[in-house]
Amino acid sequence: MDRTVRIIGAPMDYGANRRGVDMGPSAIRYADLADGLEQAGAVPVDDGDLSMPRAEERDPDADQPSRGNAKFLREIEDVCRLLSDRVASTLADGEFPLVLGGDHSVAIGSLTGSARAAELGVLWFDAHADCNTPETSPTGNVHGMPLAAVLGRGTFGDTEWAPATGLCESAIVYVGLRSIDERERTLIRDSEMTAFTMSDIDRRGISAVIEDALTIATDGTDGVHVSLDLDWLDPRTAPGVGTPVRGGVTYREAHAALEAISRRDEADDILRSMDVVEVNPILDEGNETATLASELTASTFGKRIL
Ligand code: Z70
Ligand code: MN
Ligand code: MN
Ligand code: MN
Repeated sequence: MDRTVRIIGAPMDYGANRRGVDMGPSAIRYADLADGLEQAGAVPVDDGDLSMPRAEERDPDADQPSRGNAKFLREIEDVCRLLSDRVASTLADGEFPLVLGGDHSVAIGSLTGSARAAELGVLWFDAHADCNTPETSPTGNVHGMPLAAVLGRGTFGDTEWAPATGLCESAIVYVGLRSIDERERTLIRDSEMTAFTMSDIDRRGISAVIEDALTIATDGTDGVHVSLDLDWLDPRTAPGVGTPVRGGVTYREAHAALEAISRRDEADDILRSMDVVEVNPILDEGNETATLASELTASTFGKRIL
């Protein structure tokens, strides 16, 4: 029953438009992540951080594969290859990979690693849809592209990622979207993914939405990968993120959603892997956002109030 959770730090910020998220793993650990996991009944083992080349020494456009305007794609692919192997070997050892970002481009590594051994559903908690391709991206920031990368959309179709995942689109579910680029909207509408927006949460409540999301992501799959971008929460609750968007979920809604995942996991053993991303300690106030990240992770693994 005791689940070994292997904490894998991925202090990557090549995919974001500003520095700071590379300090996310340290800040989340400092916010008593290991204690919270123990209180949830898990056994945390810290794997340390993957090593990264320093961004200041890199030219975002130099020597890049020809994939539109995606910045630092070479570096991101190198890191994600390592991360993917680390996640896959963690699962092969019977342990649970918990990836601490870093920006959301780390999900390319965690998703491909986790999908190697299983049919994977995905729960994507985010203000943003993160499914731009190098061709549609308005910014060139790869943290706005990880889902397009693993689905092989646009010129990502030529990369190693998409064929490696075999991810089933219909088992990918967004929860809490509120900032979608025009061409992402088209991609989502034309895809088999399910998107629950903030409006859905307004109308139906977080509990009904998360139950539907869980049902869709577990239908025909071996389990789910949870990808938690802290900008999913309202910026008043989670100020330490690179791209805050007004109107996110509250502290209680966030806990309710992740506790619902842990209850479903207790019943059906659905949790396979997770990433917690986009904590930016430079922009944070008193490590508040990292603390929230730590607490929400403990809730996902089954920590309860009583
Ligand atoms: C925008 C883009 C994004 C996170 C910002 C923003 C994407 N759609 N993702 N912050 N986590 O640049 O593609
Ligand atoms: Mn994101
Ligand atoms: Mn986001
Ligand atoms: Mn399990």
